[in-house]
Amino acid sequence: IFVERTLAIFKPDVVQKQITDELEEIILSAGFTILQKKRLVMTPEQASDFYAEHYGKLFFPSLVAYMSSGPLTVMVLAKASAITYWRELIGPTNAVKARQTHPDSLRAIYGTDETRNGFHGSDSLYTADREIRFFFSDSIVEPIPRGQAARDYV
Ligand code: YYY
Ligand code: MG
Repeated sequence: IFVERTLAIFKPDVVQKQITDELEEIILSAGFTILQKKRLVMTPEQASDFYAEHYGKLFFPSLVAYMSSGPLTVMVLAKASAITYWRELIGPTNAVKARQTHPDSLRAIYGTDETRNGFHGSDSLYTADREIRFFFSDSIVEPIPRGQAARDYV
């Protein structure tokens, strides 16, 4: 078992619904530890930088506008295989399709559409490292040693 960290974001449409407490309960019940958490608003420049891999795609301008449209809740989550488990919990990218194929996923329940899909999750160890540093420049992002509790590394 390898404890990982992943970056989770509640996007603006979700933060606006004022269900952050209820979502945190779901996260804790699923066995994640919340190592870090903050509320912030990204500038369009910061949102473009965060999603740089998608620069030039048709949806990029609306993605940047959405991600800088209001407050986000950004969290570092820890758990064995956190990266995979968090993406499983949030479900497919398109919230409308998620309602068909993964009706219990967070994007299906709380997301709006393909762009306003409510949640972000890192997709690999490499992107988790980059994204955690992006928001928490002072955090420890070395792998958590085997057998150590994640809370010892806050
Ligand atoms: O990792 P994930 O968030 O599930 O999807 P990505 O393919 O990395 O796209 C990032 C982000 O861009 C997605 O959460 C919504 C938006 N987006 C979009 O608006 N339209 C698409 N066709 C694909 C992605
Ligand atoms: Mg992605």
